[in-house]
Amino acid sequence: MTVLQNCIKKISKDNCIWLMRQAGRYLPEFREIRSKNQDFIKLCLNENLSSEITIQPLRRFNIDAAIIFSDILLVPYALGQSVKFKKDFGPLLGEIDFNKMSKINEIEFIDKLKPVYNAIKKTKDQTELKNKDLIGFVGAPWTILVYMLNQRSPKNDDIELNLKDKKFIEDLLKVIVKFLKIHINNQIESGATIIQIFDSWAGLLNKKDYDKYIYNPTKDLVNFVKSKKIPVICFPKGVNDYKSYVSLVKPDVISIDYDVDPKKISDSIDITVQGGLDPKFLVGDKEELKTNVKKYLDIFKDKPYIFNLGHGVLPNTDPSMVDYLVKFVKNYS
Ligand code: 1CP
Repeated sequence: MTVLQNCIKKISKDNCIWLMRQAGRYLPEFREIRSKNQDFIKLCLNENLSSEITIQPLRRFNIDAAIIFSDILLVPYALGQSVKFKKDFGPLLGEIDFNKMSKINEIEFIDKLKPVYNAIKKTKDQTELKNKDLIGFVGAPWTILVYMLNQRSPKNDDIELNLKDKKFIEDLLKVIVKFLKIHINNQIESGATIIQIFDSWAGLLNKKDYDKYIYNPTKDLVNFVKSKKIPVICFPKGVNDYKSYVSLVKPDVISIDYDVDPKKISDSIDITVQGGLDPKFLVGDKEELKTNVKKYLDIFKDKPYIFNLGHGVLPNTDPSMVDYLVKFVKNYS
């Protein structure tokens, strides 16, 4: 059993830790590769480089898992929608040709994402991963839908408009769920030992629409991962009621964002909790970081808990702060 899986089941007393966006722009060794690879999608589909980037943070820090270097937007890409990453702006997606998209078959889809699966196969046996998990991931159906319709990262008020064409959205959501399962399945078959589902834009939706866009489609994916007998972590960032989410979607682990009160979560939720710490504390001073890290470790002391952030590591983070954090968490009791 790996360190993280022991932690999920609370078999050992040791603290465990990994970080969302642990591979990425705050690491000089990543920036070096990135500067020579301007096309981000191509970089994700370079199996040697994406495997190398996945391992980079494990060479520096005693973290308990690797997360495959890839992106949630590779799914729209493999469904035939164009996806580009514009510098200092973020992702830009093209128009959806639904007629064409609905004809895409499993083989074509898998063929486009083969390098991701090959990168997982390459990475899983590296010595740096001994006794550690390799996390595969997908965007949640809702978050993928948001990007596909909005064609860029949304602002808070521009989504409602796009949800009016109900029949089209329902059909699109079905296609998304079908191919997310295929993507999950191939990551597991290639060697991913845990799956995380990122619902980064859950906070955009009105509660009345949760069943249709968040609970039901995510539960479908969660049940699918469970049928493969590996743990599934859900991160519904900004969802207004984590308790209902957990009781309806039933993941193995719930990853919380920095806006929720960890004490309330600890009192009301009885599955393994992950995360919470605001990533801004990694950009501040060490004393303040320590105070806030302790808060989470103390609150979850007697519960199964995976230390992580409430969202990804910020690009302006100094790697020495991450080193300090990892050592502090590992040595704290
Ligand atoms: O150099 C660069 O400009 C690229 C920055 C970058 C990186 C390092 C992007 C662009 N994606 C990634 C990798 C990535 N994305 C990983 C693997 C690395 C790791 O975690 O260590 C993962 C798990 C993701 C997931 C992802 N992509 C999410 C969900 C998590 C979250 O941050 O909310 C989302 C919303 C995306 C879309 C995306 N990819 C990249 C950008 C700039 C965006 C838009 C959202 C954003 O600004 O964060």
